[in-house]
Amino acid sequence: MAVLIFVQFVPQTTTAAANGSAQPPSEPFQNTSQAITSTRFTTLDPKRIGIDFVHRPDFELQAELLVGDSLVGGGVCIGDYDGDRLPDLVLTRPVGGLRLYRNVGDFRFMDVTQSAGLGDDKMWATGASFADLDSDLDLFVCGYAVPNRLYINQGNGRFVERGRQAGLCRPAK
Ligand SMILES: [Ca+2]
Ligand SMILES: [Ca+2]
Repeated sequence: MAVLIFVQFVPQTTTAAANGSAQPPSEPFQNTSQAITSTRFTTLDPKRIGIDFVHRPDFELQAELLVGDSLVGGGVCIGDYDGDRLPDLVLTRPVGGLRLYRNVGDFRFMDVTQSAGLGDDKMWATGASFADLDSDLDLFVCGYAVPNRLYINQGNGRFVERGRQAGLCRPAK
């Protein structure tokens, strides 16, 4: 899996209108179609960056659950769960469980899934999202044919599952 890094460019705004002065003239974005002369994305070596995640479907399981190929998906979410100002990475998949990769800087990551308490290899996770329910990033994971999970960040590198208590964990059929 390639890791893509997105950078958002935010146009500068003026407060002239808010200050009651005349509306500033609009300036369109620069036409960059002529300026793009090089590759914008680079594939990073998985061994170097420490992300060994593999998304491999289980067709026998999918057939048992009557799931078509088009529904076999995975998810990704990015957030700084440990507050070190480096964005960390969660990847999900149907087989093998999700993975949490802690960003250790210089485009290198460490698989901390087990030590973080997220090592549920039996879970078919379709997607994940970081959200702060108290004071740091917690993790919600959607399951297919298994209950959803709500992992509450303990602030010490570990998460504790509280989906059922929060009412966000519907029973699996
Ligand atoms: Ca971090
Ligand atoms: Ca929290």
